[in-house]
Amino acid sequence: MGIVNTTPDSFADGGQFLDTSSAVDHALRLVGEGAEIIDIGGESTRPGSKPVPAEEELRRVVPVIERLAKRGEVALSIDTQKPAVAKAALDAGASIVNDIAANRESPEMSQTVAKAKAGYVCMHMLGTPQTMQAKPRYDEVVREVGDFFAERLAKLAEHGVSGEQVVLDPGIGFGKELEHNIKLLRGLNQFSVTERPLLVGVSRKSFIGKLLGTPLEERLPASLACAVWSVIKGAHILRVHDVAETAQAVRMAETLNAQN
Ligand code: 7PJ
Repeated sequence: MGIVNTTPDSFADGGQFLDTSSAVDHALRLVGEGAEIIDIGGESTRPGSKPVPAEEELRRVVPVIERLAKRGEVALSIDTQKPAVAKAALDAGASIVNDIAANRESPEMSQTVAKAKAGYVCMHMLGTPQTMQAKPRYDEVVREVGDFFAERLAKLAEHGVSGEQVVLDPGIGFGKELEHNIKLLRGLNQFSVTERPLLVGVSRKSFIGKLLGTPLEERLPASLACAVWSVIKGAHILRVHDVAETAQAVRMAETLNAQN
């Protein structure tokens, strides 16, 4: 899954793909590099980021989705916390909702996904992007994220979203300290009991900087290490900025890991 942010303030690529054509061009480049899904976001979720009104988010993402959907080359995912934006994106040709706020209580998002029979990325986050990094606490982070998945799968089913539509994501960096992110990556294989595909997003994230002291633009090697590790531990989808490099690393690792 290649990342295209149409935001002025996303942490790794904010401001680069603000206009529709540059966002579409970037998406097509990622498809050429091997992306099978493009994840399009119009609201930054970096810690402490300001929420964006729905109209502005729609203005940023809908034209990009329409242009890419018309070409029909790749599955499109909408990265949003707002049911109204998800609905407009699905109407414009997206087929997956990437929901970083799957911890919300209102059923509106799941009803939208159910109605459209869309794919749904159910991500774990403690709190909201505004509050999530204020001393997140867990007794046992892997068990607690696993419990969240089980509880959400049941809730989604109640709202008409079948398990087959759902991909689970531990939400690396969303309400987690460095040690929580490391424990989740170490324990990724424990989530296979849910029998749903796992998505992992580690690309260039700040926990890499915390561990290694590397600035943003020097986190590719560690991002690739995490990508390879995640695949060996059972991840099915990787959400990344650097598609060509990740595809190469993962193909090599998968070949070495094959049973025969
Ligand atoms: C993730 C995401 C992630 C899913 C972001 C960044 C921060 N969606 N959106 N999983 N991260 N599903 O790009 O590093 O890990 S925004």
